[in-house]
Amino acid sequence: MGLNVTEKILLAHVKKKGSADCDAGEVPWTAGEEIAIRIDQTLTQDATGTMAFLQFESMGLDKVKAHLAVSYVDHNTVQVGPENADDHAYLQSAAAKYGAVFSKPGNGICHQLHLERFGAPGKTLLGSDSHTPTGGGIGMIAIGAGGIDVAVAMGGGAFNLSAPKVIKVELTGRLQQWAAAKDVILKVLDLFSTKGNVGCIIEYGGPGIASLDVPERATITNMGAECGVTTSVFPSDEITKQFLEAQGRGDVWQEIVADEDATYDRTVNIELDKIEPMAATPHSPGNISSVMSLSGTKVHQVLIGSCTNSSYRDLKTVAKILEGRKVHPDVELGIAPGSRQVMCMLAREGSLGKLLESGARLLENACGFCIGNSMSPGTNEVSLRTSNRNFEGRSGTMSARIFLVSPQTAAVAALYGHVVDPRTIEEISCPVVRLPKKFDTDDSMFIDPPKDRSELEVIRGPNIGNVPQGAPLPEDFSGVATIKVGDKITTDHIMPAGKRLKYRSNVKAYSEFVFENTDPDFASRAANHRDAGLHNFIIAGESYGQGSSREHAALCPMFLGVRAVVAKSIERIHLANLINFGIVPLVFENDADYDKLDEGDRLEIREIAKAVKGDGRAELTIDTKNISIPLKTDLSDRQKKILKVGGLLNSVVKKR
Ligand code: MIC
Ligand code: SF4
Repeated sequence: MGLNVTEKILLAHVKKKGSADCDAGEVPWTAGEEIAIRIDQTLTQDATGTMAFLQFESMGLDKVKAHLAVSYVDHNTVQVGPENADDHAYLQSAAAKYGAVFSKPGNGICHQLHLERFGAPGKTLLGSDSHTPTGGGIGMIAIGAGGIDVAVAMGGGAFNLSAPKVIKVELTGRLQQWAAAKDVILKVLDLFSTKGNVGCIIEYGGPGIASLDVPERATITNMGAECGVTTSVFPSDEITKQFLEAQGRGDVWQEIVADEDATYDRTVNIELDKIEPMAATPHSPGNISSVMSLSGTKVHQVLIGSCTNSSYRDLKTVAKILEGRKVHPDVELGIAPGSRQVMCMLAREGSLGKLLESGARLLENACGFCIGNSMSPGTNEVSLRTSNRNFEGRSGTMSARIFLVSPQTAAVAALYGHVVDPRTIEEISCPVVRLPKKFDTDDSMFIDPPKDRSELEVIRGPNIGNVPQGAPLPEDFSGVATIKVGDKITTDHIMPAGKRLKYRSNVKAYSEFVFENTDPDFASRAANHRDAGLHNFIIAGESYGQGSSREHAALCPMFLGVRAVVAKSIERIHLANLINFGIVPLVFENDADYDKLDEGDRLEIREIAKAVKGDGRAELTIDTKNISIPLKTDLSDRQKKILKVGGLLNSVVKKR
């Protein structure tokens, strides 16, 4: 039996196999069991990277052992006050000391840069950012994880994951005029939704992929993160080769395609010809509508950029639409190129001038608006964005309504002042953009670590805190349902970013903002319980912890004394982060029991340590109501050990 692309790459990297008996050409695992893989490359970004490097140091690691580690600064690049600059100085000096490449602020967004300058087909990439799967656009298995997992991989350790179910998305035909790669991934989100896909990898194939270039493929794999899959991947073919050659990196290309008789757990067909302009409507990337059905919606702000849609291809397309035209007087248009390469190429060829002449504001080539640390819309305003997340409040304005669209749809709306299906416009012809034969390359904002690093000092400003350590698992849990939340609670709800981002290196200060926009008193309530010796429980509905890889959404609750999350279901990266910080992830045996719990209930789980060590079955007693409900947790032996000692840091330090 043949292998698919996912299996080929995983098989070449597997360190701890699963339990399946297999013949040559088959995989030694069954979907769902834990396997461990070797990681070739890592990426960190500043918002998660400071903690990742602090953890790297706390684990006693002293040099990067992965083939390549790149430390990017792209999230917090503008500063008021010294905190961000302190973080940058720490990151630059730590990269130099331990052997990572440092990408200076102003160089661009990690995922765009990594695709341009470092990614290679067939390699594994682990990144402390949930959009690391962007690398799947050139045939990598590129996975997002919490910072501490990336720290371990930087130090040469394996990454543990649940052996995936592989879903094939078979693409046929080709995109029609005005339909874009963004519309393809919005269609995928429409089919798969943002929940229920944990443990799956989406592999694209079929004749339709031949019409998609690498930036288009990368848009699709990037936003696959919103489906909650482990990653998404395209084969590495002639198109991948052309892209890498144009980046002056043809030597890293290798062909990786699925065998003809490869099998998949499921196949879904998408006809590219039938894709129409789409939008994700407030407040979830999974709320999909056609642009046509939103026609006429007044738009106040249009922002084009983010790691999903900020490539040279995307912005040249926008420049062609805006050329010789003016942005509508009631619309603010901002454009954030994905990298310095994109920015410089647009400038040299004159496209940047066309964008500026139209009335666009040029934003820094960084995450910026996407993470909500600038360009917040006005009260009740509508903002059309090309980014990947429109969770409530993420933009910095709770009442704003954010729609996610393609660059084409965004540019047209900026001209008209309202949503328009671009296919209905006669006065603008659909732009055709081809990738250049050669991209302009200049790697001078990547700083390589020096050979002799023995005398180097790591710079620690006052914003660089300590890594808090977890406490070992007690025999019993006894505490309070400190908060009860509903379905699809994202890490943006748990640990807001935006204006609070500058506290990422200071867990004590950042912890004060846990659930800030959902329940502003949560942090003080939890801290009071902790100080009174009670354990805090978080009660949640389905798909708890959707969205980012930010481990602060586990680390800060841990600091506040949260010991258990009891939910209907928990998303992959967040579940791993909870375990890494000693918080027990529990799910209801019967979802209906969720309704029996109320905030403020006194709770107990007798012999939780025994349950974690054993079959994962536990009984939650609601003292206030005198009832008990069954819970379960499905853990590998490795995870059981981590929970027992109170987190991954303790577990690694103990082993050394
Ligand atoms: C995001 O898009 O939510 C972020 C900000 O890039 C996060 C990482 C973080 O919170 O630092 C992510 O996607 O993992
Ligand atoms: Fe940055 Fe936004 Fe991409 Fe996250 S999703 S890495 S904040 S551009």
